[in-house]
Amino acid sequence: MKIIHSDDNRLHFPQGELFGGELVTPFERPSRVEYILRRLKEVGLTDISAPEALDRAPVEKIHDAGYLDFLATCWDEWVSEGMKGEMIAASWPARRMVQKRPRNIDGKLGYYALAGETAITAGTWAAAQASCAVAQTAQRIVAGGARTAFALCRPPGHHAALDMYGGYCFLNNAAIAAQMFLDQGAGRVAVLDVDFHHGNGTQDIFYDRSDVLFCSLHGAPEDAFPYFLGYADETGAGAGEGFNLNLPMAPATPYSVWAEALETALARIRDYGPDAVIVSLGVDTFKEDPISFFRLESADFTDYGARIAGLGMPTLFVMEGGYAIDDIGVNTVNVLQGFLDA
Ligand code: Q9C
Ligand code: ZN
Repeated sequence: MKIIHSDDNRLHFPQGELFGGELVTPFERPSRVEYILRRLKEVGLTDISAPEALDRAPVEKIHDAGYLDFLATCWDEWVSEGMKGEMIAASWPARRMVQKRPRNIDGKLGYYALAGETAITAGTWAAAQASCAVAQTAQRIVAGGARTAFALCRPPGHHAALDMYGGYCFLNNAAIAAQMFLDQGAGRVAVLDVDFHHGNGTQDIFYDRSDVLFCSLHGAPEDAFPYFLGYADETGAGAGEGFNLNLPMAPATPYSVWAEALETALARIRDYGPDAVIVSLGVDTFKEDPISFFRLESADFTDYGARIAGLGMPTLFVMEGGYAIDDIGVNTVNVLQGFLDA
């Protein structure tokens, strides 16, 4: 199995995440990738290479031009305005306020942010582009006929919407990969999002489209980030009606219940009959995850990797979340091994 990874992920390493009223070391940190790489090597998955150059065209199809320009220029603007710390949004266009982009950099930050935990630093844009290039390179491997490939993306992508960053995400790597399959001739693509959190960005991007089926298993929005999207009654709009499947679950959900939801999603994907499947692979469903509340054990990741393989479809794995650092390597690689050994 080919694995794509870029050292440039380390260029994004904020010192602070707003959590519980404190600035803590971000849960989403560079060492996550190191632990996954170590485990891959331990089990002999050593076909690891660097990404090809980023192709901007599919990025521009998924994200708003003003948003991309903001990501590319905001740090320099922040510094030139004399700001001392990392960029953290603190003002939003909330209910009954005007949705116009302000001129002021602090205003623009709130305009493009969907949450305040995610800081932008000097290297964030470079790292986000490298992460996207990782997904694109792995996509080409699957499109070229491989059964699977693993995009070891960091920063993650599934919370990034048309014109919003947050939840540690800037560019929606899975959505961009989906667009590439379509641009290369696929008729239909399914995105299966098994990260603990709802993939609000991916849902947002494809909500009115029938050429991408989005299925997400996640902590119920009443109880879990991103809080304001991910309910079961969000089924798509217009031409996209029926092509969005949300399977929200309660705190303390065990694997037995989660696996049933997975079977529901897999049945929907089988029925849809896509040319390729993209798995938004977050392992924050693990029982020890510090910011999540499902109860999966390490062996469960192997089991569900095999179930995904049961689709018998070309499958691109794109790394998303997972913050139980000590176990992130085993859990992530278990999914891949479960898939490969099925
Ligand atoms: N107290 C991903 O897994 N903060 N993003 C939640 C909970 C944001 C997670 C705060 C979590 C984002 C890719
Ligand atoms: Zn997550």
